[in-house]
Amino acid sequence: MNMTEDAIVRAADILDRARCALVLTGAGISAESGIPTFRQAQTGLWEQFTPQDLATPEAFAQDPERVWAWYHWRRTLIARGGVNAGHRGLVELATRKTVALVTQNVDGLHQAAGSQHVIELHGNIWHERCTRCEHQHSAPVAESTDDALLLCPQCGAMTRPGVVWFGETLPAAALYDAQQALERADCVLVVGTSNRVYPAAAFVDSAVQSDTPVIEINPEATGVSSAVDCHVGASASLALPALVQALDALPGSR
Ligand code: BJW
Ligand code: ZN
Repeated sequence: MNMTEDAIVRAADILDRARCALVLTGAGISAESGIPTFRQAQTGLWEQFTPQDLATPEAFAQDPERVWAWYHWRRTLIARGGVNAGHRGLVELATRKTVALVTQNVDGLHQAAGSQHVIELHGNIWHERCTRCEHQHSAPVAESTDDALLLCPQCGAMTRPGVVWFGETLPAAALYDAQQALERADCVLVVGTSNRVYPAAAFVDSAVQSDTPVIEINPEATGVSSAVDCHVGASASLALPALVQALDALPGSR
């Protein structure tokens, strides 16, 4: 058995003992759909772009065209990329364990794969909301053909992407649901996140501190890797289907 296989068997054992798992995902789970992550050397979005210029309310106020153009481009990558074996692995996992799926991703790919009740901490790139009235709507999931500013169908003011930028508070309901799920969880599975953005990263910190077993799936080590119970150093598309298989192979499983 190589190191990864060994870690997957240990992860399956931890999950098997849990009644209820919280799964926290980040950009890494969508990386194999061809969607760039944020902080990876060379390929990460923040290597190419400056977050302050694109992912803050100030950036949008200053240059909404530039911000919308970036989001149109990312929508196109997501529509082209589609779901991968990692997203599908989590759908399978939910048929075997009680799972609360909390994501930092805005791409909607968990739902596209078939996951139910996804808690989106940072909003959704296909949602738009008016900067003047309360109107919100969803754009069809398709490659963007438009690079233009989008206007509110109700009042004609500019809309903005329905995502959470730096310095903005997270949607209260999503944050509440995630906190409740964390309280119920007796295991945390964290997949494809650098654990650098708060408050999402605090879920993992707090699980570690309270001795809730934590499994991390990430080909790279992160700031929490040395503190988790099991680090699976592999891609999500490899590790998640393998984890489901390993669960099924445990004695006493169906
Ligand atoms: C693979 C893989 C494969 C690769 N398989 N894995 C406490 C301490 C310090 C700072 C703060 C704090 N509390 C709040 C802050 C400020 C700030 C923050 O956290 N800053 C830090 C960066 C220092 N947080 C906020 O501003 C948040 N708001 C807030 O706290 O409100 C309260 C408040 C209000 C006013 C004043 C003060 C407080 C909001 C954060 C919003 C984050 N928004 C973004 C953009 C969303 C929209 C969009 O997509 O455009 O969210 S930033 C970006 O980072 C995005 C992501 O969801 C988020 C997390 O990134 P993620 O998913 O971890 O990606 P990466 O790239 O970092 O990591 C990818 C990982 O995948 C890597 O580890 C790879 O190895 C791995 N990987 N391939 C598995 N195949
Ligand atoms: Zn409006």
